[in-house]
Amino acid sequence: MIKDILQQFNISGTHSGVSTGAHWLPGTGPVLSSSSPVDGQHIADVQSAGRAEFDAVAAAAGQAFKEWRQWPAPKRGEVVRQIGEALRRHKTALGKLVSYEMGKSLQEGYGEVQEMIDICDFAVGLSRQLYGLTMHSERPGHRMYEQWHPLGITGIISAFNFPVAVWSWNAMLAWVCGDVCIWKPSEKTPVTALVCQYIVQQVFAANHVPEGVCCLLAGGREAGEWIAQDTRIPLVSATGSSRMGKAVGSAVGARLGRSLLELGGNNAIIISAEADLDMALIGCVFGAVGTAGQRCTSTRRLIIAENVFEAFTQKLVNAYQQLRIGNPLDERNHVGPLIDKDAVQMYLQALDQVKAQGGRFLVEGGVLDGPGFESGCYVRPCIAEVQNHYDIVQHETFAPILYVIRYKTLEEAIALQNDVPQGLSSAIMTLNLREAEAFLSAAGSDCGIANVNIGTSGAEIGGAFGGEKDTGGGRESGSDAWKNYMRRQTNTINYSTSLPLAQGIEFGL
Ligand code: UN1
Repeated sequence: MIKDILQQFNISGTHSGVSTGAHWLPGTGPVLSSSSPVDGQHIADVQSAGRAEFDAVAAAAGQAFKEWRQWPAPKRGEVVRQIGEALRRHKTALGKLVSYEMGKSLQEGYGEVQEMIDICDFAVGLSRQLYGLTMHSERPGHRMYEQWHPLGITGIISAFNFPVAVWSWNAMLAWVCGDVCIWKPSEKTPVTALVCQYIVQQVFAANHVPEGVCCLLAGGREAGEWIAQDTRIPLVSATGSSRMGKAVGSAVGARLGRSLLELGGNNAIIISAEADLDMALIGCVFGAVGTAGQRCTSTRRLIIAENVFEAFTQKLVNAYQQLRIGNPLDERNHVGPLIDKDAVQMYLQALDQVKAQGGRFLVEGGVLDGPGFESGCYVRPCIAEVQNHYDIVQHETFAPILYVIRYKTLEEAIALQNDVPQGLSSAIMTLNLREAEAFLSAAGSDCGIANVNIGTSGAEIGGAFGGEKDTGGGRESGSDAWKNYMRRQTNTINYSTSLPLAQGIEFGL
């Protein structure tokens, strides 16, 4: 089945991972070998870029920008509309491949492609709504307004956990804004990126889009550094760990470039004594075990009112006992594997630290072995009661480890929720309006996303997506995130017969 999908896109043996669109450049960087965490099978080898190919790609992108920026935005939107149509046609194939290469459940693989389709639709509408403002000038016979122009090359560095959707959030907006893109996908999931390149290229060829608007640059850390340091790339959008984001942010900042950072989360749900506990349970369990705890929005902490702590944790334990772990392409399973064995090691180290720092396990973790688990990447989702200040709890571990913490007052719960370095997503489960509004108020959650009666993960594309503190401060996807991809220009036009100076300054000759 996966073989058929690869064949459909001409992917076999060692495939170039460097492309400016129709052209695939022979890469001179290391070969990235992609194998599936589902069954350990090798998928394909991808030849990554050397420095010379990076320069060639950046030059092609720069050239393409000169033309693309002059296409009317609605025409660029029409091309993106067709990408959305192509993604609809390829949803099953791409969704399966995402599930197989990354390890998320098939439902989530399809969901990821749906998220791509949704952002295409959003971007199409946006292509007619890149609105500026008009202002009233203080001078007679003058008009003032601001307009938004394309910015240039957008560098996109994406992570393995959403191997294709996060690229599309950036690329679709960047394209309608008139930018061109260079995408460095995660070295752990290069094959899904090849497929995206093929899908886009078919649409671009049919529309005579210039070569260089959609560039792929497979590579590791070095390729990310080239992008971050290059003054030809005015905007770098990076998704990944806070450690990576700090390195990218400082390299881009050192050259006064613009960066859009979407980094780690340490997301909590407050379970109030006034919550609908049965309803809350679904949000908590999906948030904690969905994508095997490898979303930046995964629920890592539950802050539970003391008087419902026993009742709610009992429900959680029962739910965890029913979880089916196994091949994510089998739709009966809830939880698939972690991305690779390194991730399994990090999960195991985290479990040791939880114990060493005083945590008490309500559901024990562990690595699964035997038939069906040959890849060595399947782990048990687990739950531990901890204190919020433990060092391990303050860190984001990309694995299905859920921490439970007790609270007495809402004030204390909000303080615990905020008391971590990260600030991406948060939620409260309560039927009490006062509690909900306090959580959403200026003195409430300090995160970029704050929800009531839904979980922390699974945000819709229509809202701005991102968070504060160590999450990096960037906002991608919906709302006015498009402004990141454009440069703003203020224009003042004098249509009078004199040239009065602002602030009433007299300057006679
Ligand atoms: C990510 O994990 O980097 O809100 C993105 C969500 C998804 C996107 C997650 N829509 O969980």
